[in-house]
Amino acid sequence: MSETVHVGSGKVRELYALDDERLLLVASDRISVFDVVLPTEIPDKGRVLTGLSGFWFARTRELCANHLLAIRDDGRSSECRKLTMLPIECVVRGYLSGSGWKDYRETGEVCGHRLPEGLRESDKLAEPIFTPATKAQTGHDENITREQAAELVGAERLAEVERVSIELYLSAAEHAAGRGIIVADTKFELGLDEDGRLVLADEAVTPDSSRFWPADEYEPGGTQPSFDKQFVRDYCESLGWDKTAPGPELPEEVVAGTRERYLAAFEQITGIPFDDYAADPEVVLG
Ligand code: Q0Z
Repeated sequence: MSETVHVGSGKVRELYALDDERLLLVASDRISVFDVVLPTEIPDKGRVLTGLSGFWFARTRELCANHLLAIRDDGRSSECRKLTMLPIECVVRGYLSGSGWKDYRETGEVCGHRLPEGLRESDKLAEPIFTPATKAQTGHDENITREQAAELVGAERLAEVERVSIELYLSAAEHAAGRGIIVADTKFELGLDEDGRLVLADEAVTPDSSRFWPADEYEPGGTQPSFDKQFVRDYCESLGWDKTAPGPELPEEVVAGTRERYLAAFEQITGIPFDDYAADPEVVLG
């Protein structure tokens, strides 16, 4: 007999304890835009994100161990090893966007990385940079320097975290680029196992933890369309909604178009038909 105890909620995900050593991470079909969860769901979004994470976990296991034990038959639930999570968000940026662009414009630096002058919004960086952030309980994560991150996890651990994060990003971004998707940046969550070994956790290189841009529309010098959420953003902007909760209901054509974009991201990146994933989720584990 086993009790499944709810232990946490994210905006679009739930976390349960299976026993002392295992967690169940469940990705819902909820979608957030401008930081507000909308009342309308995108069918299969949770399965797409769970499948993509599983695909990357399987592909990167030589670079870093990961928490994944199994993907359940529903395709949206992952059984995971329970870890001691590091108290930092491990962000890697290959392109200048979001808070990275904002910080660069204001200071010429991002998290202590001094960048060349004259970069434009969405420019590709010569090398990806590791830009850690604090884990805000509510509100927005705050970018910190590597010195501040070292105070939180230790200098030696931080060096390992930075090296592994950049390797993981480069591996995924290179794979995705060959399939028409730019991974502009991504956020990893890393933890430690019983033996103090670094383990990749949470979701990995999904459109919810990363910026995915369609490569064929890439045009530096401004913001880029989001691979997955652009229809939703455009629709919300067209309403003149003030971006405070509650968000608007989505019309069926926006739902259908957005669902297709999620399925396209899954199929382009994995090369696996989504129906094959639905029939047997562990197909992504190769
Ligand atoms: C992940 C989160 C979610 C709310 C804790 N393998 C792990 N070991 C220990 N802790 C975690 C993991 Cl994945 C862990 N989160 C993020 C996910 C709902 C919070 F679905 N929090």
